[in-house]
Amino acid sequence: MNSEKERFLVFLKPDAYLRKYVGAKILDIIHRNKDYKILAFKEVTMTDKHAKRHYQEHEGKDFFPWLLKFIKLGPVLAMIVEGNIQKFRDWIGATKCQEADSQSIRGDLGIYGGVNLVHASDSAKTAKRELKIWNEEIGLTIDKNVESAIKDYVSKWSLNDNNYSKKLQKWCSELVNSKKTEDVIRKKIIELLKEECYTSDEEKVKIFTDVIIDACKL
Ligand code: FUP
Repeated sequence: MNSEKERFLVFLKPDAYLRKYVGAKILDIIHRNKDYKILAFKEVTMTDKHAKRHYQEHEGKDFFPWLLKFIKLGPVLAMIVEGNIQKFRDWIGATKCQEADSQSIRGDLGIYGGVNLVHASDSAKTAKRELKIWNEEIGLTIDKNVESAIKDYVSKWSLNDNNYSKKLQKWCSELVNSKKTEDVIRKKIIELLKEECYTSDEEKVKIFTDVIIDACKL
């Protein structure tokens, strides 16, 4: 049933956290969408144990080490959302950004492969499992202060509107299609991320760039 209200886990991944305006923009559009109600909002850095529990089904797959490195790159913004799971999943788009509909969140704003900004439980059964894990690991629970926490986050990170998604997607596609050398593309990505991430932490930007380049090679 499309109108069914379910409670499920959503989190904005470290790429959304680091790409300040892009993350705030996604949070804002989820928050403004009347089809969904955000019942909890918490900024947290996933531990190794938490990440492995959450992504247990992927353990042993070729992309698993990459996934753990990516998900621990920085904090995530965890939410309990109420609404229709399938509708939300359709809205965020396919897992790999380059395969996602260009109107979807991942297709429009994601960079490449699994650097896809947002997680959402994929069924009622998964939602139950994930909400239990996140409650046990970080105490994620319904919170009445959620409105002010979201508004504060969005206003804090909407100071600039640095969104270089299309350029970042283009550089990744050029890397995948061997149109330019990795060194050239690495420099271009670093330049764009420095502005998007709004940080003087050059080491963090470099590691983020490595994660993106590795996603292009998976
Ligand atoms: P999704 O349900 O769309 O979030 O995707 P999955 O649970 O199947 O995968 C979890 C994460 O693993 C994705 F967000 C990105 C990463 N992944 C890959 O990098 N490559 C794959 O082939 C599949 C997943």
